[in-house]
Amino acid sequence: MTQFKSGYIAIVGRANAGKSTLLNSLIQQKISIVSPKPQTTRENILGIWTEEGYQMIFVDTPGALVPKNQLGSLMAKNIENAIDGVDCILLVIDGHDGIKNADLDLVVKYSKTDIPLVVAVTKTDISQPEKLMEQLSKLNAYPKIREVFALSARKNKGVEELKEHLKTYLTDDKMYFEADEVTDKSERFLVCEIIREKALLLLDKEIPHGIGIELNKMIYNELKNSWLIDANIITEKSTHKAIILGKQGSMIKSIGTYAREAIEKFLNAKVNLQLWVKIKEDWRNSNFVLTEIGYSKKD
Ligand SMILES: Nc1nc2c(ncn2[C@@H]2O[C@H](COP(=O)(O)OP(=O)(O)OP(=O)(O)O)[C@@H](O)[C@H]2O)c(=O)[nH]1
Ligand SMILES: [Mg+2]
Repeated sequence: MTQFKSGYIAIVGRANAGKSTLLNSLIQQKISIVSPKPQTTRENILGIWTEEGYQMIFVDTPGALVPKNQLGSLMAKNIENAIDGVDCILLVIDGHDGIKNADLDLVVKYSKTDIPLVVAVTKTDISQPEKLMEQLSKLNAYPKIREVFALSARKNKGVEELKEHLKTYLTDDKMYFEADEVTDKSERFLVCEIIREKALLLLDKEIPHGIGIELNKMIYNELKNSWLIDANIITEKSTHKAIILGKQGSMIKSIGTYAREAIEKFLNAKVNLQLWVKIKEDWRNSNFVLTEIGYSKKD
């Protein structure tokens, strides 16, 4: 019988590269929220894959960034923490966008560690094959890269091959999580993330960066198998509040409808979702608010 193997793999890369989509594809379950807006992921989130003989723990991280506020600093710290003690660094590059200098800078940065570095060039479903080949050749100059995978996380193409390869880096034999656990995050956290995802998808431009979700109530009614969820969308400006509310409340209503449907699927129960918009000036620099909504906590 072969020995049980386990370990941590950090998923890093530029904002919007496709890290969270790849995490979800690797664990075959949607855990991490995804949107076309950069800086969607704000803190590390574990995606756990357990099968006979293996437990792979993937750490999804925020996109590489230059911090502009305290929330940004916390996000940057998350990325640094993520690679601490992992068995492998999986650097995700957007193949559709092309391999940029900022991606190569990350290759250089992670080449300096002694942790094995694997690169996943993703979004091949929308990349032109000839252009992609030309792009991939840029990576030849970096000897520390153990392997390069071209894949599409959205279409689940090439993801299994990557996962098989990543198993070769696992160095532990501990069962870190129960076999049925898929993440380290609580239901409450994931509910807030679902609301934020729908807001990110529906709101334009810079507004999504300034929003946070604060849960006021999450109460289960066993008789009805239903949840009452009451949450605030926090924003920094009154002009943004007006946009989030929309004409006669139409925008917040849409966010609420999409979020409720997704939360019902996730909790497998009926959901009564109440959403409010609250202004908290400069909340991304407020220790109090960052702690309150869960971004700033124990290390
Ligand atoms: N066509 C295509 N789109 C993809 C693929 N992977 C991700 N995307 C899209 O790329 C955008 C960004 O994806 P995310 O997974 O949120 O990217 P991320 O790297 O986690 O982004 P941050 O959390 O902001 O750093 C979303 O619109 C995804 O739907 C892919 O394989 N193919
Ligand atoms: Mg992400």
